[in-house]
Amino acid sequence: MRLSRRDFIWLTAAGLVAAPALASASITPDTRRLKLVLRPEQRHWFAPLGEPVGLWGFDGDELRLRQGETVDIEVENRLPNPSSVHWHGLRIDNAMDGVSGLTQDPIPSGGRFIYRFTPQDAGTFWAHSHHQTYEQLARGLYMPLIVEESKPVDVDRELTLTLDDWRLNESRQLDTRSLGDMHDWAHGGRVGNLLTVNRQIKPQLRVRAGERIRLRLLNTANARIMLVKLPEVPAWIWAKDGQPLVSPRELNETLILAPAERYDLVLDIPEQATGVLPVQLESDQAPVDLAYLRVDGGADRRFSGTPSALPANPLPLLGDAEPVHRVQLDMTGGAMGSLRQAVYRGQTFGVRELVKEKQIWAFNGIANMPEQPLLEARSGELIEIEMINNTRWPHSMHLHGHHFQADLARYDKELWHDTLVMAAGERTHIRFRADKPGSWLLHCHMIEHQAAGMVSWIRVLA
Ligand SMILES: [Cu+2]
Repeated sequence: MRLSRRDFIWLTAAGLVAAPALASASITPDTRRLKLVLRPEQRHWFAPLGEPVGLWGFDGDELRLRQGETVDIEVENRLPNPSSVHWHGLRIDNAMDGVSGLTQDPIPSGGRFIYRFTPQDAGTFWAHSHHQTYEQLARGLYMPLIVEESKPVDVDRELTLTLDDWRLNESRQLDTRSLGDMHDWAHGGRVGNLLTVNRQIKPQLRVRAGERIRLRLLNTANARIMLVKLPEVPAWIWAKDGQPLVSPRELNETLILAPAERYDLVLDIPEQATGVLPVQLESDQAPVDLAYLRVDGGADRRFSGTPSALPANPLPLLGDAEPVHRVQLDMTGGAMGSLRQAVYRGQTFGVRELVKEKQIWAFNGIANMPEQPLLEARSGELIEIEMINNTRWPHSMHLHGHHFQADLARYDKELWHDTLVMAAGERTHIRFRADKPGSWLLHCHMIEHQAAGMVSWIRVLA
């Protein structure tokens, strides 16, 4: 998980398809209509001498929605490949979850799809492709998604830092030849050689001395776990994966931000601060600067001491009852693992055949999507999954459509997660209440691991 200095070599048309009919066809007057375009983009990372770098992305820096406000989002796909959009962390109707092949067909090149949903929870989320995800995430097909509280939160400033890790080739273009590389898939996933924040190299974000700031941190990398430090700024953890903590916790250590995880922090910029305050990644040698907060003048300090909690979201609570369902998820495979055989597409294969099929990880002895769900529950039932990481690698486990609590010791028990990083050999129980009916994925978000087998699903009945 540690970064090595060598990892950072550059640090110094088809016709339109009609939109499918929506199940609930009526558009009420208070539905907000938005349009998002998926399209190629160019980043001038090495200007003025270098060529622009070709990526894929959404037409916008950040999507802002309002808690409780229904939106119709027309997504137009102007990419050469099919795609779909998953609203990571939002608890919305299953048909809008954006998982190609499970909840919808992919949106063809030149096609459109209308997503309609009502965000229940305020917080920090993200939208990203859920089709050929290992390739489309590596190309940059994502954007931060902020759901604003119905009553504005009182801070002096709000900043979003979206951390990403790109793999470029010797011509300083995206290394597309190594997409699908089996060595990456069997090890820690696709790790890059260029780090960006908000798709920029070492950006400077303006702040004032004495301000209280809401900082939203997202890791959108395919596979890199980011160890984030703000050495010169007092900070508290305010929310994890969009869900507020009951009591904000002072952050004295390095923050472990695994792929797809998000944290909302409160920062109090010291009144005597001047110049630039670094946001750093811990590495095996000196820390690497990712971005800077540039102190531009001072503000009267309005806030001090531990911040009060953000308003809670309407999550289905766990209570004290015994779970209705208890299942195990035995995670195996990968390099240096003990996987000898696994079921793939209903057939048992030895490891040699599995490698030919590019499947090298398994949940409960099954590589990739099983025909039958890991469990079937009714809406409202309490579920406990014991996840056992029987591999030599960390994994960033993501459950769709639900937030859960985990009994891992390094986390507060009160933290809610939609994504949870597990170290090699680690075991945890996660608990959640089945919510909306439908088929919900449970997969590793070190996304090469998902492609190579680490994916299952649960079925929730009405
Ligand atoms: Cu994994």
